[in-house]
Amino acid sequence: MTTERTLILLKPDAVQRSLRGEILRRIEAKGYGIVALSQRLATEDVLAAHYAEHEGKPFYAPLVEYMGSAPVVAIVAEGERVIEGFRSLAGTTDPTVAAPGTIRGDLGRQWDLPVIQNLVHGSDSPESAAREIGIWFPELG
Ligand code: DAT
Ligand code: MG
Repeated sequence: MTTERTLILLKPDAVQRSLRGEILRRIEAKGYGIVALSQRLATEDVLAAHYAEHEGKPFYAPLVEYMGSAPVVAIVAEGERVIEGFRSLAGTTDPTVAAPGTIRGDLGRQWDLPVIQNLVHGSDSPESAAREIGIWFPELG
């Protein structure tokens, strides 16, 4: 077995709606460990690096603007297959149609910004996780 790590973000909508505890509860209840956790206002540089793969897409500018508009909570979680496991907990990208039982499905819906306000980010592969952990927590590298 190989324990892996993933980068999770609680987005501004999760922080503003006071859902940090509810989301962390789900991560911990699933059995994952919390390696690092910090609330901060993300800089433009960090967000540009984090979302580099989406540059050029129509939602890129509003996404980066939204993510920098209010604090986020950055988390490194750890466990067997935590990358897939957290994506499963999070549910599909569009919170309006994410499955009940998931973070996005139970707690999310459309507010002002369609899809962009979907509560959480989770790395989608071991390569993304390593890259994203390096961006948000360079001291863990
Ligand atoms: P995910 O966060 O499920 O990995 P993604 O990596 O494809 O989704 O997109 C990154 C974020 O960009 C996503 O959490 C919300 C936003 N987004 C994705 N697709 C979008 C769309 N069609 N319209 C608006 N925002 C979108
Ligand atoms: Mg993604």
